[in-house]
Amino acid sequence: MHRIDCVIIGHNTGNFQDYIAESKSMARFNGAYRNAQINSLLLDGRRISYMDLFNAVRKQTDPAAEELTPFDPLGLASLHLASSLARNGASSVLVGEFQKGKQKLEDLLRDEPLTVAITTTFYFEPTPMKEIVDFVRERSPETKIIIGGPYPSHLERGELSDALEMILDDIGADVYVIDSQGEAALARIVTTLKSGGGLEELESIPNLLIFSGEGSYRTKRQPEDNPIDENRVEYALFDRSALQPFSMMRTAISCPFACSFCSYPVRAGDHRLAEVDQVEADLRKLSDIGVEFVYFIDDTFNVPAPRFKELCRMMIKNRFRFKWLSYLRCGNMDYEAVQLAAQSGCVGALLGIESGDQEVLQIMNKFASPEKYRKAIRWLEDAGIMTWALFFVGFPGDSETGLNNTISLVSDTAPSFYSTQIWFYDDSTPIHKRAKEFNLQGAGYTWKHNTMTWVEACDNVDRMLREIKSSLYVPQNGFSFETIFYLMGRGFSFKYVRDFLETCRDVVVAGLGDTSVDSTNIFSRLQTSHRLHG
Ligand code: B12
Ligand code: SF4
Repeated sequence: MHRIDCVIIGHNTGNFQDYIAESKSMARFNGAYRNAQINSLLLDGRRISYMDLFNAVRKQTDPAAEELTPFDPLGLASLHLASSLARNGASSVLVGEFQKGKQKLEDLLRDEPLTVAITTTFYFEPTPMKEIVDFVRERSPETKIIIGGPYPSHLERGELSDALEMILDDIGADVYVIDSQGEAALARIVTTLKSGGGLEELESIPNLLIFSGEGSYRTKRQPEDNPIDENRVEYALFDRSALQPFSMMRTAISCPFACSFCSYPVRAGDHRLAEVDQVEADLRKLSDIGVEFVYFIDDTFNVPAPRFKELCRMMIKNRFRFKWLSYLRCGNMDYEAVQLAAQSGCVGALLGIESGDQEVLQIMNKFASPEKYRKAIRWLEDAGIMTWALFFVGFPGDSETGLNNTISLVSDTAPSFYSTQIWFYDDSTPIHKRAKEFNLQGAGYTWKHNTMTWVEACDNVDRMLREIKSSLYVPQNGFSFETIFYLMGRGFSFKYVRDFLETCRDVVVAGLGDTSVDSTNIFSRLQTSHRLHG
Protein backbone atom coordinates (compact mmCIF):
# COMPACT_ATOMS: atom_id res chain seq x y z
CA MET A 1 0.00 0.00 0.00
CA HIS A 2 1.20 3.53 -0.78
CA ARG A 3 2.42 5.19 2.37
CA ILE A 4 1.41 8.83 2.97
CA ASP A 5 4.47 11.07 3.09
CA CYS A 6 3.01 13.73 5.35
CA VAL A 7 -0.15 14.25 7.36
CA ILE A 8 -0.66 17.97 7.97
CA ILE A 9 -2.60 18.96 11.08
CA GLY A 10 -4.52 22.23 11.41
CA HIS A 11 -5.34 24.18 14.54
CA ASN A 12 -6.06 22.48 17.86
CA THR A 13 -8.74 24.56 19.60
CA GLY A 14 -8.14 22.55 22.78
CA ASN A 15 -10.59 21.84 25.54
CA PHE A 16 -12.72 24.89 26.24
CA GLN A 17 -13.59 23.90 29.82
CA ASP A 18 -9.89 23.41 30.66
CA TYR A 19 -9.10 26.82 29.22
CA ILE A 20 -11.86 28.45 31.30
CA ALA A 21 -10.81 26.64 34.48
CA GLU A 22 -7.16 27.57 33.99
CA SER A 23 -7.79 31.23 33.23
CA LYS A 24 -10.25 31.48 36.12
CA SER A 25 -7.68 30.08 38.54
CA MET A 26 -5.41 33.00 37.60
CA ALA A 27 -8.13 35.66 37.48
CA ARG A 28 -6.59 37.70 40.31
CA PHE A 29 -3.24 37.91 38.56
CA ASN A 30 -3.99 38.58 34.90
CA GLY A 31 -6.67 39.66 32.43
CA ALA A 32 -7.06 36.31 30.63
CA TYR A 33 -10.26 35.36 32.44
CA ARG A 34 -11.78 38.81 31.98
CA ASN A 35 -10.97 38.38 28.30
CA ALA A 36 -12.55 34.91 28.32
CA GLN A 37 -15.69 36.44 29.86
CA ILE A 38 -16.26 38.65 26.83
CA ASN A 39 -15.62 35.78 24.42
CA SER A 40 -17.97 33.24 25.98
CA LEU A 41 -21.40 32.81 27.54
CA LEU A 42 -22.26 31.96 31.14
CA LEU A 43 -25.45 29.91 30.87
CA ASP A 44 -26.88 27.93 33.79
CA GLY A 45 -23.63 28.33 35.70
CA ARG A 46 -21.40 26.96 32.93
CA ARG A 47 -19.25 28.93 30.51
CA ILE A 48 -19.64 27.83 26.90
CA SER A 49 -18.33 29.20 23.63
CA TYR A 50 -20.50 31.02 21.09
CA MET A 51 -20.23 28.03 18.76
CA ASP A 52 -21.27 25.64 21.56
CA LEU A 53 -24.53 27.57 21.79
CA PHE A 54 -24.91 27.78 18.01
CA ASN A 55 -24.45 24.00 17.70
CA ALA A 56 -26.72 23.25 20.68
CA VAL A 57 -29.59 25.22 19.14
CA ARG A 58 -29.12 23.35 15.84
CA LYS A 59 -29.10 20.01 17.58
CA GLN A 60 -32.42 20.68 19.26
CA THR A 61 -34.05 20.47 15.83
CA ASP A 62 -31.56 18.13 14.14
CA PRO A 63 -29.71 15.91 16.62
CA ALA A 64 -27.51 14.50 13.84
CA ALA A 65 -26.35 17.93 12.63
CA GLU A 66 -22.59 18.32 12.13
CA GLU A 67 -20.86 20.43 14.80
CA LEU A 68 -19.55 23.57 13.10
CA THR A 69 -16.42 25.48 14.13
CA PRO A 70 -14.71 28.66 12.87
CA PHE A 71 -11.80 26.39 11.94
CA ASP A 72 -13.80 24.35 9.42
CA PRO A 73 -12.42 26.30 6.45
CA LEU A 74 -9.07 24.70 5.61
CA GLY A 75 -6.24 26.72 7.16
CA LEU A 76 -3.97 28.49 4.70
CA ALA A 77 -0.81 27.17 6.36
CA SER A 78 -1.95 23.60 5.63
CA LEU A 79 -2.91 24.48 2.05
CA HIS A 80 0.48 26.12 1.39
CA LEU A 81 2.48 23.31 2.97
CA ALA A 82 0.58 20.61 1.07
CA SER A 83 1.05 22.53 -2.19
CA SER A 84 4.77 22.92 -1.63
CA LEU A 85 5.11 19.21 -0.83
CA ALA A 86 3.24 18.29 -4.01
CA ARG A 87 5.51 20.51 -6.12
CA ASN A 88 8.40 18.53 -4.65
CA GLY A 89 6.89 15.12 -5.36
CA ALA A 90 5.64 14.31 -1.85
CA SER A 91 2.09 13.31 -0.98
CA SER A 92 0.09 14.72 1.90
CA VAL A 93 -3.31 14.52 3.56
CA LEU A 94 -4.86 17.35 5.58
CA VAL A 95 -6.53 16.90 8.93
CA GLY A 96 -8.31 20.17 9.66
CA GLU A 97 -9.03 21.28 13.22
CA PHE A 98 -7.51 18.62 15.49
CA GLN A 99 -10.39 18.03 17.93
CA LYS A 100 -12.87 17.59 15.11
CA GLY A 101 -10.40 15.64 12.98
CA LYS A 102 -9.26 13.14 15.64
CA GLN A 103 -11.07 10.19 14.08
CA LYS A 104 -9.65 10.95 10.64
CA LEU A 105 -6.17 11.27 12.12
CA GLU A 106 -6.58 8.02 14.03
CA ASP A 107 -7.44 6.25 10.76
CA LEU A 108 -4.49 7.82 8.95
CA LEU A 109 -2.07 6.87 11.71
CA ARG A 110 -3.05 3.23 11.35
CA ASP A 111 -1.08 3.25 8.08
CA GLU A 112 1.96 4.73 9.80
CA PRO A 113 2.57 7.81 7.66
CA LEU A 114 6.19 8.81 7.15
CA THR A 115 5.77 12.21 8.80
CA VAL A 116 3.23 14.40 10.56
CA ALA A 117 3.54 18.20 10.25
CA ILE A 118 1.94 20.36 12.93
CA THR A 119 1.00 23.93 11.98
CA THR A 120 1.26 26.57 14.73
CA THR A 121 -0.40 29.73 13.35
CA PHE A 122 -2.50 30.47 16.46
CA TYR A 123 -0.48 29.16 19.39
CA PHE A 124 0.91 31.18 22.28
CA GLU A 125 1.78 28.21 24.46
CA PRO A 126 2.83 24.57 24.00
CA THR A 127 -0.16 22.60 25.41
CA PRO A 128 -2.12 22.19 22.13
CA MET A 129 1.00 20.95 20.30
CA LYS A 130 1.88 18.55 23.10
CA GLU A 131 -1.57 17.03 22.93
CA ILE A 132 -1.14 16.37 19.20
CA VAL A 133 2.38 14.95 19.62
CA ASP A 134 1.20 12.53 22.35
CA PHE A 135 -1.76 11.46 20.22
CA VAL A 136 0.50 10.68 17.25
CA ARG A 137 3.27 8.97 19.26
CA GLU A 138 0.80 6.68 20.97
CA ARG A 139 -0.62 5.47 17.68
CA SER A 140 2.34 5.55 15.31
CA PRO A 141 5.65 5.72 17.20
CA GLU A 142 7.81 5.51 14.05
CA THR A 143 6.21 8.51 12.34
CA LYS A 144 8.52 11.54 12.46
CA ILE A 145 6.84 14.63 13.84
CA ILE A 146 7.75 18.06 12.47
CA ILE A 147 6.67 21.37 13.99
CA GLY A 148 7.19 24.72 12.27
CA GLY A 149 5.52 28.06 11.66
CA PRO A 150 4.93 31.00 14.01
CA TYR A 151 5.27 29.24 17.38
CA PRO A 152 8.93 28.15 17.21
CA SER A 153 10.00 31.27 15.35
CA HIS A 154 8.29 33.61 17.87
CA LEU A 155 9.91 31.67 20.66
CA GLU A 156 13.32 32.25 19.18
CA ARG A 157 12.77 36.00 18.98
CA GLY A 158 11.09 36.48 22.36
CA GLU A 159 12.33 36.74 25.94
CA LEU A 160 12.18 32.95 26.36
CA SER A 161 14.71 32.34 23.59
CA ASP A 162 17.26 31.02 26.09
CA ALA A 163 14.77 28.31 27.07
CA LEU A 164 13.86 27.46 23.46
CA GLU A 165 15.49 24.01 23.36
CA MET A 166 14.03 23.04 26.72
CA ILE A 167 10.49 24.12 25.75
CA LEU A 168 10.65 22.41 22.36
CA ASP A 169 12.18 19.25 23.84
CA ASP A 170 9.27 19.09 26.25
CA ILE A 171 6.72 19.33 23.41
CA GLY A 172 8.33 16.19 22.04
CA ALA A 173 8.50 16.50 18.23
CA ASP A 174 11.50 15.18 16.28
CA VAL A 175 12.23 18.20 14.13
CA TYR A 176 11.44 21.92 14.46
CA VAL A 177 11.63 24.33 11.55
CA ILE A 178 12.59 27.70 12.98
CA ASP A 179 11.73 30.17 10.25
CA SER A 180 8.86 32.53 9.47
CA GLN A 181 8.12 30.50 6.30
CA GLY A 182 9.56 26.96 6.34
CA GLU A 183 7.70 25.29 3.46
CA ALA A 184 10.96 24.70 1.55
CA ALA A 185 12.53 23.08 4.63
CA LEU A 186 9.51 20.83 5.13
CA ALA A 187 9.69 19.64 1.52
CA ARG A 188 13.40 18.85 1.89
CA ILE A 189 12.88 17.02 5.20
CA VAL A 190 10.08 14.86 3.80
CA THR A 191 11.88 14.03 0.53
CA THR A 192 15.10 13.16 2.42
CA LEU A 193 13.26 10.85 4.80
CA LYS A 194 11.28 9.42 1.91
CA SER A 195 14.44 8.43 0.10
CA GLY A 196 15.45 6.40 3.13
CA GLY A 197 17.53 8.95 5.03
CA GLY A 198 17.44 9.15 8.82
CA LEU A 199 17.30 12.25 11.03
CA GLU A 200 21.10 12.56 10.83
CA GLU A 201 20.78 13.19 7.09
CA LEU A 202 18.82 16.39 7.66
CA GLU A 203 22.00 18.19 8.71
CA SER A 204 22.36 20.12 5.45
CA ILE A 205 18.83 21.60 5.62
CA PRO A 206 18.90 25.12 7.12
CA ASN A 207 16.84 26.42 10.07
CA LEU A 208 16.23 23.13 11.87
CA LEU A 209 16.43 22.00 15.46
CA ILE A 210 16.60 18.23 15.47
CA PHE A 211 16.08 15.91 18.42
CA SER A 212 17.56 12.51 17.66
CA GLY A 213 18.59 9.64 19.90
CA GLU A 214 21.97 11.31 20.46
CA GLY A 215 20.59 14.62 21.68
CA SER A 216 19.69 17.78 19.82
CA TYR A 217 21.44 19.91 17.24
CA ARG A 218 20.77 23.05 15.22
CA THR A 219 21.48 23.44 11.52
CA LYS A 220 22.73 26.69 9.97
CA ARG A 221 20.50 29.77 9.93
CA GLN A 222 19.49 30.90 6.45
CA PRO A 223 16.06 32.60 6.33
CA GLU A 224 13.75 31.34 3.62
CA ASP A 225 12.43 33.80 1.08
CA ASN A 226 10.15 31.77 -1.13
CA PRO A 227 8.82 33.92 -3.99
CA ILE A 228 5.14 34.54 -3.33
CA ASP A 229 4.13 34.01 -6.97
CA GLU A 230 5.81 30.61 -7.09
CA ASN A 231 4.23 29.52 -3.83
CA ARG A 232 0.56 29.63 -4.59
CA VAL A 233 -1.99 27.09 -3.40
CA GLU A 234 -2.46 24.17 -5.82
CA TYR A 235 -6.24 24.03 -5.58
CA ALA A 236 -6.50 20.91 -7.77
CA LEU A 237 -5.01 18.89 -4.89
CA PHE A 238 -7.98 19.40 -2.60
CA ASP A 239 -11.59 18.28 -2.53
CA ARG A 240 -13.84 20.94 -3.96
CA SER A 241 -16.19 20.49 -1.01
CA ALA A 242 -13.35 21.27 1.41
CA LEU A 243 -12.78 24.63 -0.29
CA GLN A 244 -16.45 25.61 -0.41
CA PRO A 245 -18.17 27.72 0.69
CA PHE A 246 -15.47 29.86 2.31
CA SER A 247 -11.82 29.99 1.27
CA MET A 248 -8.92 32.13 2.37
CA MET A 249 -6.23 33.62 0.17
CA ARG A 250 -2.95 35.43 0.76
CA THR A 251 -1.89 38.02 -1.83
CA ALA A 252 0.96 39.58 0.17
CA ILE A 253 3.52 38.69 2.78
CA SER A 254 4.31 41.11 5.61
CA CYS A 255 3.17 44.70 5.85
CA PRO A 256 4.62 48.11 4.94
CA PHE A 257 3.68 49.71 8.30
CA ALA A 258 5.31 49.52 11.70
CA CYS A 259 2.59 49.84 14.33
CA SER A 260 4.23 49.86 17.73
CA PHE A 261 1.93 47.12 19.15
CA CYS A 262 2.59 44.64 16.36
CA SER A 263 5.51 42.38 15.58
CA TYR A 264 4.33 41.11 12.20
CA PRO A 265 6.55 43.29 9.93
CA VAL A 266 9.55 42.58 12.19
CA ARG A 267 8.89 38.85 11.87
CA ALA A 268 7.92 38.63 8.23
CA GLY A 269 10.45 41.02 6.66
CA ASP A 270 9.84 43.21 3.60
CA HIS A 271 6.35 43.64 2.19
CA ARG A 272 6.04 41.31 -0.82
CA LEU A 273 3.08 41.36 -3.21
CA ALA A 274 1.73 38.72 -5.55
CA GLU A 275 1.24 39.84 -9.16
CA VAL A 276 -2.35 40.79 -9.97
CA ASP A 277 -2.32 38.23 -12.86
CA GLN A 278 -1.42 35.49 -10.42
CA VAL A 279 -4.18 36.50 -8.01
CA GLU A 280 -6.60 36.56 -10.94
CA ALA A 281 -5.64 33.03 -12.01
CA ASP A 282 -6.18 31.75 -8.45
CA LEU A 283 -9.48 33.55 -8.04
CA ARG A 284 -10.74 32.02 -11.30
CA LYS A 285 -10.04 28.59 -9.82
CA LEU A 286 -11.92 29.42 -6.62
CA SER A 287 -14.79 30.87 -8.61
CA ASP A 288 -14.97 27.71 -10.78
CA ILE A 289 -15.00 25.57 -7.63
CA GLY A 290 -18.09 27.49 -6.49
CA VAL A 291 -16.61 29.26 -3.49
CA GLU A 292 -19.11 31.76 -2.10
CA PHE A 293 -16.84 33.87 0.09
CA VAL A 294 -13.15 34.63 -0.35
CA TYR A 295 -11.34 36.00 2.67
CA PHE A 296 -8.13 37.83 1.73
CA ILE A 297 -6.06 37.48 4.88
CA ASP A 298 -3.48 40.18 4.02
CA ASP A 299 -3.17 42.65 6.86
CA THR A 300 -3.21 45.62 4.50
CA PHE A 301 -5.05 44.44 1.39
CA ASN A 302 -5.70 48.01 0.21
CA VAL A 303 -2.05 49.10 0.37
CA PRO A 304 -0.57 50.20 -1.97
CA ALA A 305 -3.73 51.91 -3.20
CA PRO A 306 -3.06 51.68 -6.99
CA ARG A 307 -2.59 47.90 -6.74
CA PHE A 308 -5.76 47.59 -4.65
CA LYS A 309 -7.76 49.44 -7.27
CA GLU A 310 -6.24 47.24 -9.97
CA LEU A 311 -7.27 44.14 -7.99
CA CYS A 312 -10.83 45.46 -7.65
CA ARG A 313 -11.03 46.29 -11.37
CA MET A 314 -9.75 42.81 -12.17
CA MET A 315 -12.51 41.25 -10.02
CA ILE A 316 -15.16 43.50 -11.59
CA LYS A 317 -13.96 42.57 -15.10
CA ASN A 318 -14.19 38.85 -14.28
CA ARG A 319 -17.72 39.20 -12.82
CA PHE A 320 -16.83 36.68 -10.14
CA ARG A 321 -19.82 35.23 -8.37
CA PHE A 322 -18.15 35.08 -4.96
CA LYS A 323 -18.23 37.90 -2.42
CA TRP A 324 -15.12 38.87 -0.52
CA LEU A 325 -13.92 40.26 2.78
CA SER A 326 -10.60 41.50 4.03
CA TYR A 327 -8.68 43.65 6.46
CA LEU A 328 -8.60 47.20 5.09
CA ARG A 329 -6.49 50.07 6.39
CA CYS A 330 -9.40 52.39 6.61
CA GLY A 331 -7.24 55.50 6.96
CA ASN A 332 -5.81 54.69 3.52
CA MET A 333 -9.17 54.29 1.72
CA ASP A 334 -10.30 57.05 -0.60
CA TYR A 335 -13.82 57.32 -1.95
CA GLU A 336 -12.94 55.72 -5.28
CA ALA A 337 -11.33 52.72 -3.55
CA VAL A 338 -14.50 52.19 -1.49
CA GLN A 339 -16.71 52.28 -4.59
CA LEU A 340 -14.46 49.87 -6.48
CA ALA A 341 -14.37 47.51 -3.50
CA ALA A 342 -18.18 47.47 -3.32
CA GLN A 343 -18.56 46.92 -7.07
CA SER A 344 -16.07 44.05 -7.00
CA GLY A 345 -18.06 42.13 -4.38
CA CYS A 346 -16.64 43.30 -1.08
CA VAL A 347 -19.20 42.59 1.64
CA GLY A 348 -17.08 42.81 4.78
CA ALA A 349 -14.17 44.94 5.96
CA LEU A 350 -12.15 44.17 9.07
CA LEU A 351 -10.87 47.49 10.34
CA GLY A 352 -8.03 47.63 12.84
CA ILE A 353 -9.11 51.00 14.26
CA GLU A 354 -7.54 50.27 17.69
CA SER A 355 -8.49 53.58 19.33
CA GLY A 356 -10.56 56.70 18.75
CA ASP A 357 -7.97 58.89 20.42
CA GLN A 358 -5.45 60.83 18.32
CA GLU A 359 -2.72 60.78 20.95
CA VAL A 360 -2.97 57.02 21.46
CA LEU A 361 -2.97 56.44 17.70
CA GLN A 362 0.24 58.45 17.49
CA ILE A 363 1.92 56.35 20.18
CA MET A 364 0.72 53.29 18.27
CA ASN A 365 2.44 54.71 15.17
CA LYS A 366 -0.77 54.00 13.25
CA PHE A 367 -0.46 56.84 10.71
CA ALA A 368 -4.21 57.35 11.06
CA SER A 369 -6.57 59.91 12.54
CA PRO A 370 -10.06 59.67 14.05
CA GLU A 371 -11.28 62.11 11.36
CA LYS A 372 -10.16 59.82 8.55
CA TYR A 373 -11.70 56.86 10.33
CA ARG A 374 -15.00 58.65 10.68
CA LYS A 375 -15.14 59.42 6.97
CA ALA A 376 -14.04 56.00 5.74
CA ILE A 377 -16.34 53.97 8.02
CA ARG A 378 -19.35 55.87 6.72
CA TRP A 379 -18.22 55.54 3.08
CA LEU A 380 -17.87 51.77 3.53
CA GLU A 381 -21.17 51.30 5.33
CA ASP A 382 -23.02 53.52 2.85
CA ALA A 383 -21.58 51.46 -0.01
CA GLY A 384 -23.10 48.31 1.54
CA ILE A 385 -19.85 46.96 2.98
CA MET A 386 -20.34 45.77 6.55
CA THR A 387 -17.53 46.89 8.79
CA TRP A 388 -16.10 45.26 11.90
CA ALA A 389 -14.19 47.88 13.87
CA LEU A 390 -11.54 46.39 16.15
CA PHE A 391 -10.33 48.14 19.27
CA PHE A 392 -8.10 47.38 22.22
CA VAL A 393 -7.93 49.18 25.50
CA GLY A 394 -4.96 50.07 27.68
CA PHE A 395 -2.08 50.77 25.32
CA PRO A 396 0.52 53.14 26.81
CA GLY A 397 -1.00 56.63 26.70
CA ASP A 398 -4.56 55.30 26.90
CA SER A 399 -6.72 56.77 29.67
CA GLU A 400 -10.28 57.67 30.59
CA THR A 401 -10.17 60.41 27.93
CA GLY A 402 -8.94 57.90 25.35
CA LEU A 403 -11.79 55.56 26.20
CA ASN A 404 -14.38 58.34 25.93
CA ASN A 405 -13.02 59.26 22.50
CA THR A 406 -13.20 55.63 21.41
CA ILE A 407 -16.79 55.24 22.59
CA SER A 408 -17.75 58.47 20.78
CA LEU A 409 -16.11 57.27 17.58
CA VAL A 410 -18.10 54.02 17.61
CA SER A 411 -21.33 55.72 18.58
CA ASP A 412 -20.99 58.43 15.92
CA THR A 413 -19.88 56.24 13.03
CA ALA A 414 -21.97 53.12 13.82
CA PRO A 415 -19.93 50.39 12.16
CA SER A 416 -22.13 47.29 11.71
CA PHE A 417 -20.03 45.37 14.21
CA TYR A 418 -17.26 46.08 16.65
CA SER A 419 -14.96 44.26 19.00
CA THR A 420 -12.86 45.28 21.94
CA GLN A 421 -10.37 43.66 24.26
CA ILE A 422 -7.65 44.41 26.75
CA TRP A 423 -4.22 45.19 25.27
CA PHE A 424 -1.82 42.22 25.32
CA TYR A 425 1.74 43.30 26.11
CA ASP A 426 4.03 41.33 23.79
CA ASP A 427 7.68 42.05 24.46
CA SER A 428 8.63 41.39 20.83
CA THR A 429 6.66 44.46 19.67
CA PRO A 430 8.29 47.89 19.16
CA ILE A 431 6.55 49.54 22.16
CA HIS A 432 8.68 47.36 24.44
CA LYS A 433 11.65 49.57 23.58
CA ARG A 434 9.80 52.56 25.04
CA ALA A 435 8.89 50.81 28.31
CA LYS A 436 10.91 53.21 30.46
CA GLU A 437 9.26 56.28 28.95
CA PHE A 438 5.77 55.02 29.94
CA ASN A 439 6.89 53.29 33.11
CA LEU A 440 5.57 50.15 31.50
CA GLN A 441 5.91 47.00 33.58
CA GLY A 442 4.65 43.42 33.33
CA ALA A 443 3.87 41.18 30.36
CA GLY A 444 0.97 39.56 28.50
CA TYR A 445 -2.33 40.32 30.24
CA THR A 446 -0.64 41.61 33.43
CA TRP A 447 0.79 45.10 33.10
CA LYS A 448 0.66 48.65 34.31
CA HIS A 449 1.97 51.94 32.99
CA ASN A 450 1.67 55.67 33.70
CA THR A 451 -1.96 55.97 32.68
CA MET A 452 -3.64 52.58 33.22
CA THR A 453 -3.38 49.14 34.83
CA TRP A 454 -4.63 45.86 33.37
CA VAL A 455 -7.52 45.80 35.88
CA GLU A 456 -8.64 49.28 34.82
CA ALA A 457 -8.37 48.25 31.19
CA CYS A 458 -10.63 45.24 31.82
CA ASP A 459 -13.18 47.52 33.52
CA ASN A 460 -13.00 49.88 30.56
CA VAL A 461 -13.59 47.03 28.11
CA ASP A 462 -16.69 46.09 30.13
CA ARG A 463 -17.78 49.72 30.00
CA MET A 464 -17.56 49.70 26.19
CA LEU A 465 -19.71 46.57 26.10
CA ARG A 466 -22.33 48.16 28.33
CA GLU A 467 -22.41 51.58 26.68
CA ILE A 468 -22.08 50.96 22.95
CA LYS A 469 -25.52 50.54 21.42
CA SER A 470 -24.90 51.71 17.85
CA SER A 471 -22.93 48.61 16.77
CA LEU A 472 -23.25 44.94 17.45
CA TYR A 473 -20.51 43.34 19.50
CA VAL A 474 -18.77 40.33 17.89
CA PRO A 475 -16.08 38.53 19.88
CA GLN A 476 -12.64 37.58 18.53
CA ASN A 477 -12.16 34.16 20.00
CA GLY A 478 -14.30 31.14 19.27
CA PHE A 479 -16.50 33.14 16.87
CA SER A 480 -15.64 36.24 14.90
CA PHE A 481 -16.66 38.43 11.98
CA GLU A 482 -15.36 35.87 9.47
CA THR A 483 -17.58 33.21 11.05
CA ILE A 484 -20.69 35.19 10.02
CA PHE A 485 -19.80 34.66 6.36
CA TYR A 486 -18.78 31.05 6.84
CA LEU A 487 -22.19 30.35 8.42
CA MET A 488 -23.96 32.19 5.62
CA GLY A 489 -22.04 29.99 3.18
CA ARG A 490 -23.34 26.99 5.12
CA GLY A 491 -26.88 28.13 4.46
CA PHE A 492 -27.80 30.20 7.52
CA SER A 493 -29.49 33.51 6.82
CA PHE A 494 -27.81 36.76 7.79
CA LYS A 495 -30.93 37.60 9.79
CA TYR A 496 -30.57 34.47 11.92
CA VAL A 497 -26.82 34.95 12.47
CA ARG A 498 -27.47 38.53 13.47
CA ASP A 499 -30.22 37.52 15.90
CA PHE A 500 -27.83 34.94 17.30
CA LEU A 501 -25.13 37.60 17.83
CA GLU A 502 -27.61 39.97 19.46
CA THR A 503 -28.75 37.26 21.84
CA CYS A 504 -25.16 36.38 22.69
CA ARG A 505 -24.26 40.05 23.23
CA ASP A 506 -27.07 40.28 25.78
CA VAL A 507 -25.76 37.18 27.57
CA VAL A 508 -22.17 38.51 27.55
CA VAL A 509 -23.24 41.86 28.98
CA ALA A 510 -25.42 40.20 31.62
CA GLY A 511 -22.54 37.86 32.47
CA LEU A 512 -19.91 40.55 33.09
CA GLY A 513 -18.87 39.99 36.68
CA ASP A 514 -19.81 36.32 36.29
CA THR A 515 -23.58 36.53 36.61
CA SER A 516 -25.11 33.42 35.11
CA VAL A 517 -28.06 33.61 32.70
CA ASP A 518 -30.92 31.09 32.61
CA SER A 519 -30.72 29.28 29.27
CA THR A 520 -34.47 28.64 28.82
CA ASN A 521 -35.30 32.05 27.37
CA ILE A 522 -32.13 32.14 25.32
CA PHE A 523 -32.92 28.83 23.62
CA SER A 524 -36.52 29.76 22.93
CA ARG A 525 -35.48 33.18 21.54
CA LEU A 526 -33.01 31.47 19.19
CA GLN A 527 -35.37 28.67 18.22
CA THR A 528 -37.99 31.23 17.22
CA SER A 529 -35.51 33.12 15.10
CA HIS A 530 -34.22 29.87 13.60
CA ARG A 531 -37.74 28.81 12.65
CA LEU A 532 -38.53 32.19 11.11
CA HIS A 533 -35.26 32.97 9.39
CA GLY A 534 -33.05 29.81 9.73
C1 B12 B 1 -7.51 33.56 9.27
C2 B12 B 1 -7.20 33.92 10.69
C3 B12 B 1 -8.04 33.42 11.68
C4 B12 B 1 -9.26 32.56 11.38
C5 B12 B 1 -8.81 31.12 11.12
C6 B12 B 1 -9.71 30.38 10.17
C7 B12 B 1 -9.10 29.05 9.74
N1 B12 B 1 -9.95 28.18 9.35
O1 B12 B 1 -7.90 28.85 9.71
C8 B12 B 1 -10.09 32.73 12.69
C9 B12 B 1 -10.99 33.93 12.50
C10 B12 B 1 -10.94 31.56 13.13
C11 B12 B 1 -8.98 33.12 13.67
C12 B12 B 1 -9.09 32.94 15.03
C13 B12 B 1 -8.10 33.33 15.93
N2 B12 B 1 -7.01 34.02 15.69
CO1 B12 B 1 -6.46 34.48 13.91
N3 B12 B 1 -5.82 35.02 12.26
C14 B12 B 1 -6.09 34.73 11.02
C15 B12 B 1 -5.19 35.50 10.03
C16 B12 B 1 -6.01 36.61 9.40
C17 B12 B 1 -4.57 34.67 8.92
C18 B12 B 1 -3.79 33.43 9.34
C19 B12 B 1 -3.25 32.75 8.11
O2 B12 B 1 -3.96 31.96 7.50
N4 B12 B 1 -2.04 33.08 7.67
C20 B12 B 1 -1.44 32.61 6.42
C21 B12 B 1 -0.57 31.39 6.63
C22 B12 B 1 -0.13 30.87 5.27
O3 B12 B 1 0.56 31.82 7.37
P1 B12 B 1 1.15 30.95 8.57
O4 B12 B 1 0.08 30.31 9.31
O5 B12 B 1 2.14 31.75 9.27
O6 B12 B 1 1.90 29.75 7.78
C23 B12 B 1 3.10 29.94 7.04
C24 B12 B 1 4.35 29.69 7.87
O7 B12 B 1 4.27 30.14 9.19
C25 B12 B 1 4.55 28.23 7.76
N5 B12 B 1 4.05 27.30 8.75
C26 B12 B 1 2.95 27.31 9.51
N6 B12 B 1 2.84 26.18 10.21
C27 B12 B 1 3.88 25.39 9.88
C28 B12 B 1 4.23 24.10 10.26
C29 B12 B 1 5.37 23.52 9.72
C30 B12 B 1 5.74 22.14 10.12
C31 B12 B 1 6.18 24.25 8.81
C32 B12 B 1 7.40 23.65 8.27
C33 B12 B 1 5.85 25.54 8.44
C34 B12 B 1 4.68 26.09 8.95
O8 B12 B 1 3.98 27.87 6.52
C35 B12 B 1 3.08 28.85 6.02
C36 B12 B 1 3.56 29.29 4.65
O9 B12 B 1 4.76 30.00 4.76
C37 B12 B 1 -4.05 36.03 10.98
C38 B12 B 1 -3.58 37.46 10.69
C39 B12 B 1 -2.84 37.54 9.39
N7 B12 B 1 -3.25 38.42 8.54
O10 B12 B 1 -1.91 36.77 9.16
C40 B12 B 1 -4.68 35.97 12.37
C41 B12 B 1 -3.82 35.46 13.55
C42 B12 B 1 -3.04 34.25 13.10
N8 B12 B 1 -4.81 35.09 14.56
C43 B12 B 1 -4.41 35.35 15.73
C44 B12 B 1 -5.17 35.09 16.91
C45 B12 B 1 -4.57 35.57 18.22
C46 B12 B 1 -6.39 34.43 16.84
C47 B12 B 1 -7.30 34.06 18.02
C48 B12 B 1 -6.60 33.53 19.24
C49 B12 B 1 -8.27 35.18 18.38
C50 B12 B 1 -7.73 36.50 18.65
N9 B12 B 1 -7.64 37.35 17.62
O11 B12 B 1 -7.47 36.81 19.78
C51 B12 B 1 -8.26 33.04 17.39
C52 B12 B 1 -7.92 31.60 17.73
C53 B12 B 1 -9.08 31.07 18.50
C54 B12 B 1 -8.97 29.71 19.07
N10 B12 B 1 -10.11 29.17 19.43
O12 B12 B 1 -7.96 29.13 19.25
C55 B12 B 1 -3.02 35.98 15.76
C56 B12 B 1 -1.95 34.97 16.17
C57 B12 B 1 -0.93 35.62 17.08
C58 B12 B 1 0.19 34.68 17.43
N11 B12 B 1 0.07 33.38 17.45
O13 B12 B 1 1.21 35.21 17.71
C59 B12 B 1 -2.92 36.51 14.32
C60 B12 B 1 -1.49 36.60 13.75
C61 B12 B 1 -3.60 37.90 14.28
C62 B12 B 1 -2.86 38.92 15.09
N12 B12 B 1 -2.02 39.75 14.52
O14 B12 B 1 -3.07 38.98 16.27
N13 B12 B 1 -7.93 33.63 13.04
S1 SF4 C 1 -1.07 46.12 12.92
FE1 SF4 C 1 -1.46 45.62 10.78
S2 SF4 C 1 -0.84 47.50 9.69
FE2 SF4 C 1 0.09 47.62 11.73
S3 SF4 C 1 2.14 46.75 11.49
FE3 SF4 C 1 0.79 45.09 12.16
S4 SF4 C 1 0.13 44.09 10.30
FE4 SF4 C 1 0.94 46.11 9.73
